[in-house]
Amino acid sequence: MKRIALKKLLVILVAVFTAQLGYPQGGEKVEKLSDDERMEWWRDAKFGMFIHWGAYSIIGGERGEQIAGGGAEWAMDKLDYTIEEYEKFPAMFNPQLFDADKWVSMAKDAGMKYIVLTSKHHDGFALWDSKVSDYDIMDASPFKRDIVKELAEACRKQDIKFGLYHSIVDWHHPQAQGNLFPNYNAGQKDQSVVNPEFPKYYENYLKPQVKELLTNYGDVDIVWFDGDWIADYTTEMGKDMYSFIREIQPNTIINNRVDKGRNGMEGMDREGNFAGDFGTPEQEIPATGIDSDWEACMTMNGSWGYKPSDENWKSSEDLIEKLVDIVSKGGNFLLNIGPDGYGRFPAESIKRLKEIGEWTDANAEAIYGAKASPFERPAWGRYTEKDGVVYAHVFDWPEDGKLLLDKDIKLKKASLLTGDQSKIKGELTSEGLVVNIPEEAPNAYVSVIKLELLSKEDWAQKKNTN
Ligand code: FHN
Repeated sequence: MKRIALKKLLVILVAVFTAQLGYPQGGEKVEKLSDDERMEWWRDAKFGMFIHWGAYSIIGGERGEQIAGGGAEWAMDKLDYTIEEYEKFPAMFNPQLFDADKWVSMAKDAGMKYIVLTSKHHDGFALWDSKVSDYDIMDASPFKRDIVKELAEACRKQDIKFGLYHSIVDWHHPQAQGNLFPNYNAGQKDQSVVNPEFPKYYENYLKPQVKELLTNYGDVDIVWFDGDWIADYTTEMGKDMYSFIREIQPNTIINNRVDKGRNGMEGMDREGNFAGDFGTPEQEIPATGIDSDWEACMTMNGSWGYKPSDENWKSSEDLIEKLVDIVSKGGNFLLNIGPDGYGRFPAESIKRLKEIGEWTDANAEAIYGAKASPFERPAWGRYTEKDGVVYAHVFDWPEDGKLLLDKDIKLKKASLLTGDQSKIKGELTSEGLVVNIPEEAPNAYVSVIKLELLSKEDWAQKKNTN
């Protein structure tokens, strides 16, 4: 008996020791990558799926005749639920149709290389088995399955990177914003709204929950913080949280909302010295590329959380053009799905994921691993560039079959990326280099022309022979 107790004690001590030293569960030491090494897969990935899912997904943004403005994930605040009233929703949250493998397959088939799931949104309800709080999927809901665990495992099975969104603000916790009913979000506009207890919430609740997520679910490839806007949360906390995560999982990529560098919907304070690995423009795309890592996040309709009354769906063509625009400017695209309370993706989302997937599959070469275009944005579309090859993404296919290229393009060979890939003829005109393209665009949405460029030597030789 004594031997077993001693063995158990030894196992516990080793777990505590390795956890303190920043080893993920299992104790294997993780080599800390350089910044560029850590960001490499993310920079190549280009396209990810955001998933906003929780108790608000059964509310759907409605309370009787009242429909919440904006995102349905804000139901607790926008529909004026007291904490007691809102706690009824986790108690009804029982998404029996949730199938993590299916969700990951739909993301993968759409050409998405990573998934970011809301582990806890502003309402404070945790989608994992938290030992820090009973306000979680195991104790406060009849579902009693660890959603974070199931999705993490499904991502690993299908070689999709796994990320977690985590809200700094918490409308349920009394030491955060839980005492601000009916305007839980008062602290966003009015920085004088503070909770002197917040540092206790930060140390004894927020950090321990982040630690659980980074210790109990294997590699967490991305931590996507949100709700950084309150005065209670300081830049000192932000920098402390960034280091805290680095100690637990050295190579996790962390967005800039871990600190105070978000700068509103633009998502990037380009002046200050803030922690975070990438900027987070929201529902917008920067006008031009910038010299740091960034990811634009967007909804497919107008709501992050499931909202059946919001039928303002972006078309697949628009979403593909947004992906291309973002990649042409050196960014990533995090496109949102708001599953319903049963655990289903909305039909309109599934339709778009399939159409986007057909396009990304056919044009993968021009997107994944591609860099921002070195050329001015053309009137007819966008350029991306990879390994010395330029890809012309034509949004508006010219009716006369003549596509004017940037004057600085030294063309060796032009060909369609899909369909008939034989060489396309080019000619020098008074306006510049024109390629004669087929009358019919190969793709209904965005058609890509592959432009192989002359090397410096080729160009010099061509000039000498002309
Ligand atoms: O308030 C949240 C909102 O609900 C949603 O999660 C977005 C996604 O980036 N972030 C905040 C608004 O900026």
